Amino acid sequence: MKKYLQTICGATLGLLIATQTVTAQSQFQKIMEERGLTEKDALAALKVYNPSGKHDEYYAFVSGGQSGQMLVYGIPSMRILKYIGVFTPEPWQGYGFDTDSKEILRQGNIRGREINWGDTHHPALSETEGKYDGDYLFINDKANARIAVIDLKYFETSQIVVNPVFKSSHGGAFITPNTEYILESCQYAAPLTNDYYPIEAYQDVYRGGVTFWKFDKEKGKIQQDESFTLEFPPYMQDLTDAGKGISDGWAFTNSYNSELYTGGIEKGLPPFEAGCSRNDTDFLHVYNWKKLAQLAKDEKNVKIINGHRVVPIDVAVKNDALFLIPENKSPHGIDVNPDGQYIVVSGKLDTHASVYDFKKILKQIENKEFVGKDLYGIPILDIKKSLHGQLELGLGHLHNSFGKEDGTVYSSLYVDSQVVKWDYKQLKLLDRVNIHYNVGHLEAMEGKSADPQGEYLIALNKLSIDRFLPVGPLHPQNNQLIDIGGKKMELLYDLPVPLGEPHQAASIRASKIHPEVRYNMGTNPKTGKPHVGKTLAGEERIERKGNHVYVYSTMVRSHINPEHITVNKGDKVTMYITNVERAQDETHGFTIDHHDIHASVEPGETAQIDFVADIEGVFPYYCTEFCSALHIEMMGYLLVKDPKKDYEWIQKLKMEGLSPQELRTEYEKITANNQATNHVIEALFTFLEDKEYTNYPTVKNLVDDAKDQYTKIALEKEKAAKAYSENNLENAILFENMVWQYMIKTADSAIRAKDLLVANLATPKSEEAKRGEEAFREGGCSGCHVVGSVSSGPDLTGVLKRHRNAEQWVAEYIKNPEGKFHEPYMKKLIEFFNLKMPNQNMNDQEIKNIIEYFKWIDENADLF
Ligand code: CUK
Ligand code: CUA
Repeated sequence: MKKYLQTICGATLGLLIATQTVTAQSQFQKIMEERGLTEKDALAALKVYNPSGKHDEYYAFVSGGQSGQMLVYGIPSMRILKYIGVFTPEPWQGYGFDTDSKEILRQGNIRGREINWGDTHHPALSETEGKYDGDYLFINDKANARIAVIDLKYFETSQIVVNPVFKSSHGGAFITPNTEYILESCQYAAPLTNDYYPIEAYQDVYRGGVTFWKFDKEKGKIQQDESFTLEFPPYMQDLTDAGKGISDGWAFTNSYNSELYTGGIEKGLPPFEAGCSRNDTDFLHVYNWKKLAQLAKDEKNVKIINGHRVVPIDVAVKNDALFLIPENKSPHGIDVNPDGQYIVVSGKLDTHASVYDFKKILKQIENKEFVGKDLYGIPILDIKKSLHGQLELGLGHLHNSFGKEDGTVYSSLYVDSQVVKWDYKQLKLLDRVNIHYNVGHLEAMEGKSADPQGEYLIALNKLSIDRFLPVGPLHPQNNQLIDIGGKKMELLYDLPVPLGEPHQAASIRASKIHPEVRYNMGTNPKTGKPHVGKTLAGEERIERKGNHVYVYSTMVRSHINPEHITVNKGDKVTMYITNVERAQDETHGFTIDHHDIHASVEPGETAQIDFVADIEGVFPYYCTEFCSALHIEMMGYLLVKDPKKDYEWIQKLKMEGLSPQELRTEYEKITANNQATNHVIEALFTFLEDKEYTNYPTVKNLVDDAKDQYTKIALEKEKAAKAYSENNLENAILFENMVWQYMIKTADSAIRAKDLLVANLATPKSEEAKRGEEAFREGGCSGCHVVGSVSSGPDLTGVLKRHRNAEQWVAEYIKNPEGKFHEPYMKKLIEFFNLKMPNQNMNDQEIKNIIEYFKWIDENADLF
């Protein structure tokens, strides 16, 4: 019997040990079963999951379609990081609700009309030698023919330009290899002037074209007066790409209406879509932008339309700068390969993709070998002599993105709902994957640059149908992540995009992007320069010039200075608000109720708001970001009084007073409290200095913030002392209260600094110690014990030194606390804390881990 028992125990023990190692695995299995996941699903999850704090490998900048914004997410996690307001107001960022950003948005006004929406299609990143450099981002607005510049130092829109001659534009933004120009080609042909012409004038007067926006990289701005447009026939240009490598200096635009058809369904004519697809071929426009840029400098080569230089078709032709090549009917995407020799054209209405060879094109141009001229006198090259070849891909081929291995390209098939991988040099199909559903653009990492990275691909799908929880008839779009690192493409993840139709994305390796985390104090983020209204702490003031009131204000945890602004009805008010924080992520928001105003005031930023105080009344203003424990208190009042009215009822209100004795008690209480708090702060500063916090820039920022607050105390103390000496205890208490406020703010930053410094300095925790800490926290120990100080239970620093055979003692105690309550030392502790430690039912492994955690604490005892 005894032997039998022993065997059982041995077996159980063995099982226990085995269990420890297989627990994770069986848990894994269990969850997979419970959630109905296949092994493939679990693998996909592993490939995309980022634990808290881990950053992504790539940024994706995705157009926000009809939202007029941009979307930023990380790859592979597909976690959304930001929306950037571009052509549309974006309230959180204050974009369009504060004066400076409104100015940017209003750069997009057209002929005096405010335009508050945009149809963004094609984001593009700035390039150096054809590679992404991470400095700027550009995006077009198809609906209103505009281009915007986004400065990636701040992820904010910094400029909008309106195309002076196009009424709509689709083929932008495309970038020349050193960001000399941003290309924007027209879509729907129209007169280049702003005049009326009947539709019958289509062939003679309506025109397309491509605009070359000169970009100054130093200034980060498009130079409108150095920009120009090349006139095209009204062939309805679609997408564009600039050459690179051996085709640098050239650019390519396709089109879909060689028929010059204009529709007229209401007159009994065939609809536009039928008439414009009649011909078997359309025209690929091939043009030499370097030559055109030279030509455009000379006044006699250009027509000035709406104050803008336009190079007419005949001038371009005469100077051998513009050619046409037939292409299969109604193509869509056009993409120049990484070394610039091949141009891949998508056959939207044709099952074939066409690959043009730039060398062949150039040879015909050099030999002046043309098959004819079009109606407008543009020489036409032979299609067969220009093609490298064609390959049948499938139905609805829309777009392309290049892979890492030489010759690979990924293409989207809208109708077939597939992504295909093929070799555009060998003209060979390599792989296909089904996606959900109806893919438009697709983006392999840095797939449009001279240096594609492969690894991942995103398919930007138009429909999502049944992929997500239903949210009414308007469905989200679906961006799908595909692993292209292996031989077979694998679908990994679905991201619903509830913003608009994200036509195109531009991706870039995260290590190339270096955004600021704060502004230099008093910066206007829209210019990057010091703001005229920059206001430092202590400079807050209200100035009146006639009926214009200027408020110079600051925001810092947790007050707005000034707190009362009284103006007359009808006054113009300009308010400058500087966030004088230096700490990362300490943004304050500012609004005044009933005024349609909002500013996001980020650390160091000065924001400006302007309004007319045209309604009488009392309007609270407040901080809109939960910035500290006293955030809700961060407020003030705008008081608008009518100067024509007599407010007779106003009387001085008297506060009910405390008795002198009560006042004295109150005063003593608060000064004692302040003294105690001050000791804590001094200890914090001593700790930080001993540990040489200045070696850690982020810690230093926090300490600087803390000291900023701390230095303000002296002045309040002085005021308190003065009030006290004048026997005005009421005010002395109020000033001491203010002292306490500053102390709390000091402590808030200093404690964060200390935590961060400790994290930097402590020795790394072993896996067991990490799990021990988790058990300590989650098992309830931290409810009574605070490491480094005595709270409802004793400090546990050094607990392993307080007992003989301490590890065993502590283990036994955790396992069964009651067993030790009789020990004399424990009796004393229980008496002191008036508490008995409850049994937390930890298992042996957890107890072991906790002891490892205690060892780690002891190793780093000087940090607590
Ligand atoms: S377009 Cu939308 S799917 Cu504007 Cu590039 Cu092709
Ligand atoms: Cu500042 Cu809330």
